[in-house]
Amino acid sequence: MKATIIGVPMDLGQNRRGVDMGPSAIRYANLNKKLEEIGVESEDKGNIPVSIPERNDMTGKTIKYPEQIYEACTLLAEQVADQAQEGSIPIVLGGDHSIAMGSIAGMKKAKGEMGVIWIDAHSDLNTFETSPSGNIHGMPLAFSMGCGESNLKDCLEKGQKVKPENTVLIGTREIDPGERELIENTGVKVFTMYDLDKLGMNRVMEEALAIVTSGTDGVHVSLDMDSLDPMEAPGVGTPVKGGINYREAHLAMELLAEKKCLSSIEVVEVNPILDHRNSTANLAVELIASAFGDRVL
Ligand code: 6HN
Ligand code: MN
Ligand code: MN
Ligand code: MN
Repeated sequence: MKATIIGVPMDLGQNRRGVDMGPSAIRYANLNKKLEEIGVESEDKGNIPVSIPERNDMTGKTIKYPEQIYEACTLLAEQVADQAQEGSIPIVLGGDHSIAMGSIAGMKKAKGEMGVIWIDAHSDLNTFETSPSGNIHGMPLAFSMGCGESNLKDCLEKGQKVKPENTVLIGTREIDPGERELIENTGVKVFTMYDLDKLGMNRVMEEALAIVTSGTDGVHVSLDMDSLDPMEAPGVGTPVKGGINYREAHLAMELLAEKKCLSSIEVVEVNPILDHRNSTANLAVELIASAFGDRVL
């Protein structure tokens, strides 16, 4: 198996500084060594260039850094598409979740119809009109599904990158009013924490994998580390209590590996400034390894 590591030091999609250091923190947690140990041939392509807040004045603007995020997402999409076309599995390291628009656009270009598993405390289904914060990291799934009005939908090619019927959300526990409406209108499948408690991760992943693999040419996993309980993953900017626990997260990745359908994965929202001794980045590396087939036996 071949994988390509791509870092995106993006912090323009939210307002906690430090998430731009996520790629470094995950590399420092020995991602490449771990992949080598489990027999994955990986190459690190370095980071996608991203602007910094100091170079862009946003006073008076409600939506923050849309042009800068569009630009970085386009560069990321091109790199992801190139790597996937060469038969490698892109591992994209965030940065905040706004980068998912680039990852998904790139995978669509390389593979065609994509299925997406969105593991997150949040649904990231706001648009410019519904966002309570103006932070674009709360919007990437809406734009990837072709909802809302913004050129952020048009990264690499115009319009929708993933169909709602091929998208599944897992671990959701905080939804804004506009997002709730979009869930109803699109019919996208959401497994909230209630569903996880009731059905268990095994059953949820079985159903999720069935949805994202039917009628698609590839599967992208978007893992927001705030999907985990803040006790397991303290290094995130928007923690929400009552999250996925350590073993559930591993099981999700193990079941994914068993299904052998992973085309690309991104791990986002790791903020080393808010972390305890890099524990969130360490966990990110463990989970990536599980997704690539790391097993006890
Ligand atoms: N994330 N729903 C909130 C907002 O500002 O739109 C929070 C979004 C969090 C996004 O964690 O990737
Ligand atoms: Mn997110
Ligand atoms: Mn989140
Ligand atoms: Mn489907």
